[in-house]
Amino acid sequence: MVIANSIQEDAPLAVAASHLGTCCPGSFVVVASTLRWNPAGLQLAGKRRPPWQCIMNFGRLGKVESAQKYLDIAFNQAKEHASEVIKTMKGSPFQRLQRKELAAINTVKTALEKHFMLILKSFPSMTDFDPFYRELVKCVVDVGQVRQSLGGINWGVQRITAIFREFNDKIRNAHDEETVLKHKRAYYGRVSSVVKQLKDDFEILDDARKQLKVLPTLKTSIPTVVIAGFPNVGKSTLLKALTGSSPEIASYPFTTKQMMLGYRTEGGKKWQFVDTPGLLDRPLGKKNNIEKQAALALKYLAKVVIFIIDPTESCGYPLEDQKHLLKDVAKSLEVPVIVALNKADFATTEQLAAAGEHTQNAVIVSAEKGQGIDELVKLIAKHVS
Ligand SMILES: Nc1nc2c(ncn2[C@@H]2O[C@H](COP(=O)(O)OP(=O)(O)OP(=O)(O)O)[C@@H](O)[C@H]2O)c(=O)[nH]1
Ligand SMILES: [Mg+2]
Repeated sequence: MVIANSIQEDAPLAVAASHLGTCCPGSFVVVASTLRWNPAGLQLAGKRRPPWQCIMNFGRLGKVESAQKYLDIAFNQAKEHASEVIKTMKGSPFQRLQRKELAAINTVKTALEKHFMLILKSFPSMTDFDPFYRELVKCVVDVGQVRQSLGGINWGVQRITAIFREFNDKIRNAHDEETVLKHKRAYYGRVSSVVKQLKDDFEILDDARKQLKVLPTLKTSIPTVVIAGFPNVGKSTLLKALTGSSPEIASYPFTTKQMMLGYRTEGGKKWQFVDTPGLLDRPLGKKNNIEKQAALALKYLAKVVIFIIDPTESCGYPLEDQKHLLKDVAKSLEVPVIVALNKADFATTEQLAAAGEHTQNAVIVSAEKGQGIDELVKLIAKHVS
């Protein structure tokens, strides 16, 4: 009875498997709404944080260890705990052995539960994401597979609890040392088998964690202006002119270059500016699937796009190509596009006229000299307010 396909798009990433009895991880019945975690870090003094702050927690996702490592941790803790416990124990040798083994199996269960619940709680819920991050997450991880693996871990927790209960009773009811030791060995074997069945799930989740960690920490709750255009047209220079001298640098997993972020407060409201080189400087048709998705993800974030044209062509790209890309971006992003004809400080009147021809919503600027920036800001304000 599988399931991943039946999970709804907006179901929580951290979805739990329903109670599964003794079936193996490959045959979960995952019910999307069965259990929804309150992801770690989402509560702040009893108040729910805005979704973008939850996004920041990607960086805090802890490493998911291997199955063997979890077993080693749990078994070593059990050994240490049992040898501590036995020191203070009274009673017959049989009673002492029995209590020691009960303490050991309890420690194994508690340690594994603790680690597995941490994984389940730390993975964020897709429902807390706004559409931008939902799209972006889909670019880097196979959400269905991650959900299935989280379901696997949840199954593991349930099995470990059930096995503990079974063997706790058996060891309690044993009447001789041999039986106690036989049950203890069987318990360790059963627990090992459950944890080893989750081997692939741990790997999938740790891979996902690595991918999620590099997602940029964009604020999705404030109006965002995306700066686009061919390389060298002046995107970063304009970002600096609009937001001050030191933009934040963030990595964006779809481009070899880094994304630059800047903030400006206008009329008491904060705007976010994003310059993502490499992502919007090629026609959509020439992008690979991931790049396409990533570019489309920007569509959710962008309230308005500033598309820079370099009329001087000193960027190295003919005006005609730049205009083509402008058309492409305008078509694919479906948000208002302001065209900034840049490098006005040395562009000729003819060059500016040619660049402005058939171009609506254009403003002449020099990012380097700070010319036309006020006018550009007014235009942006029209679209974001
Ligand atoms: N004269 C003049 N030069 C400019 C202007 N704007 C940008 N430049 C120059 O153009 C070159 C490219 O500017 P960048 O801001 O790095 O361009 P970019 O679009 O961010 O380039 P990539 O990051 O490679 O995509 C730099 O040497 C800038 O100094 C301008 O208004 N006037
Ligand atoms: Mg740049």
